[in-house]
Amino acid sequence: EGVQSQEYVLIKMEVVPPFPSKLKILEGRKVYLAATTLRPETMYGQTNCWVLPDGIYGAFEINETDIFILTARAALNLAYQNLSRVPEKPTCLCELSGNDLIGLPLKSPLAFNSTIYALPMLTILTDKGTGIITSVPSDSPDDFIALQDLVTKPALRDKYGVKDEWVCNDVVLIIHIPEFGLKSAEKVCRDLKIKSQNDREKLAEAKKDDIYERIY
Ligand code: A2H
Repeated sequence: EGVQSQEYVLIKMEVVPPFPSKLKILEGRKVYLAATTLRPETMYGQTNCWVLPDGIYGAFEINETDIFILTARAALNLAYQNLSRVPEKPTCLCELSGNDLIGLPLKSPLAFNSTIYALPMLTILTDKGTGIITSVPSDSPDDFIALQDLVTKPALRDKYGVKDEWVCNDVVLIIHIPEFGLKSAEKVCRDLKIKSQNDREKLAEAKKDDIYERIY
């Protein structure tokens, strides 16, 4: 089997100052959570950002002004694509866990919502993309069901210190798909009886559903 490559679009979600204490040493810099997506056309519908609570991230210098928060693995990949202050060598200003990022207010390009928040998703893989995901619950079953988990489970919000006002349950309607409507992800979750983000097999099945075969 040959080596495969996956092209992603990187979304720069700017952290809105003032920064919390864990990020204080970054104050005065432009700091972004850098998300990877296969569906840049859905960015209007962003309602939040996802981080892995136990994930290890770093704040890396991309150039003289910009800092990206992402996994070290992603920083190394970017360093070989001209996205590091020191070519081919990531420079990390501080290590951060996903828990340190939960609740950060963000400005994300094209999003109808002017401020969105970083929230916990437990199924993020740290060896894929940047380990940061932008959430579009109208069009992504993973995002829809992870957001439902937070909306419907106060104990889950408590566990990760998520404030109610960070959880935006107003799905932004952006794309109408014949037979699926404006909330295709919700319909797919309902049709496949997906109940939580832990229904991993069914969520994998959702990606193989006709609808997504047509999109990708
Ligand atoms: B997609 P592929 Cl609207 N772990 O973006 C788990 N999932 C990750 C990830 C990680 N570390 N990094 C990125 N992803 C998600 C938008 C979207 C996405 C929509 C619909 C479907 C969809 C909004 N979230 O993905 O396996 C990101 O979510 C369906 C697979 O590397 C990214 O695109 O091809 C996609 O998975 C990358 O998955």
